[in-house]
Amino acid sequence: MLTVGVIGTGMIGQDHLRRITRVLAGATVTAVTDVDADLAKRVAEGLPGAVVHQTGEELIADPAVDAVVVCSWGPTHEQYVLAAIAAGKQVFCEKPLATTEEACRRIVAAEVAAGRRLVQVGYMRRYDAAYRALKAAIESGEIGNPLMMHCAHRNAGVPGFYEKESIITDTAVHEIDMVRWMFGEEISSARVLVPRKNRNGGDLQDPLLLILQTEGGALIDVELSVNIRYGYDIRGEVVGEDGTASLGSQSPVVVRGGGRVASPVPLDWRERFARAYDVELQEWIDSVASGGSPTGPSTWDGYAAAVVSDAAVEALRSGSLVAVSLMERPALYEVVA
Ligand code: NAD
Ligand code: ISE
Repeated sequence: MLTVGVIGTGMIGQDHLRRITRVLAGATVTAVTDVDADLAKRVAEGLPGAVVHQTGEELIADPAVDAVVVCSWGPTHEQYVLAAIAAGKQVFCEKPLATTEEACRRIVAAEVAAGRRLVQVGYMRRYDAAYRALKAAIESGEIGNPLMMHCAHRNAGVPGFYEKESIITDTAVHEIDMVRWMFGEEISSARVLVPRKNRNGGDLQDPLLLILQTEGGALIDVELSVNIRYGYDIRGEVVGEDGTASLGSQSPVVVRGGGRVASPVPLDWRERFARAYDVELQEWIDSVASGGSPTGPSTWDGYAAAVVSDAAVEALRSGSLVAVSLMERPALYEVVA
């Protein structure tokens, strides 16, 4: 049984604790921590046998913790991932790996020095059945060479820690990772177009249109709307030479009545990607439980997403196209997973 310590017991921390303790097999939670100590204590009450640590570093050093799950805010990820690597412990880090390119480079350097993969990043769309089917449809060759992709990433509202740039660094970063995986290519440039503002968004520049180009010339547009009220809606359509392939409807039911055809829309990411998170964490547990290495999104993927994310933030500020430049990929991360 893999013993797991969870840092950050907020929304996704609690959701992952629920799945590790009630849904998945092969792991048990032995420790939690949060800067909000009362919250950590309340959450631990539902976890028999789990202790509450004062700090993330203390949790990582606990001999009763084999592996660490980081679910705190993005700017705090680097310190915990570096501490886990230094302790030689496997760490599953929620996205983003870190919030700057420099921080991700420090994590790459530490993991390369350790000589083995110790980090997996929580880009769960790679585990979603609809995204996997879309990738398989492209790889079957049925629509010919993929040329473009239209995406929409819509949130009903945003969390308290959301800042002006979070629409890129916290939200669009999922499409940035997904596109690298879907097309099997790195992204070479980013630009951002800015329409008039949504009145629900306060000071945020919401919505945005992010345009990415891959090294091979594919163009991807992403509509980002993060205060659209009606629900959580994730869309994607790949345009190929001979046809298109899209994510299917996620709704299990369609109701016809009262002169309307209606389907429910998920409230948020917990509902839309519930099964993807289950598969993601189960595969991580299975891969690291007996001393193995993780097989999911790597430190390189976290680094590449951060560099593109930085470029998109600059594109938002400047209004210009910003080129992406990645360092040479260390041998530890041979292929784009
Ligand atoms: P949240 O605010 O609900 O929870 C974060 C928790 O971390 C809070 O309880 C906070 O007190 C705690 N925290 C902050 N700094 C800390 C520190 N230094 N040490 C310990 N605890 C600390 O936020 P959330 O929505 O759960 O997001 C947390 C992370 O998960 C973010 O990086 C976010 O991008 C990511 N996330 C990923 C997905 C996904 O789809 N994969 C979905 C939601 C959130
Ligand atoms: C959140 O942190 C997530 O990762 C969700 O998947 C995303 O849709 C949302 O915009 C983010 O705030």
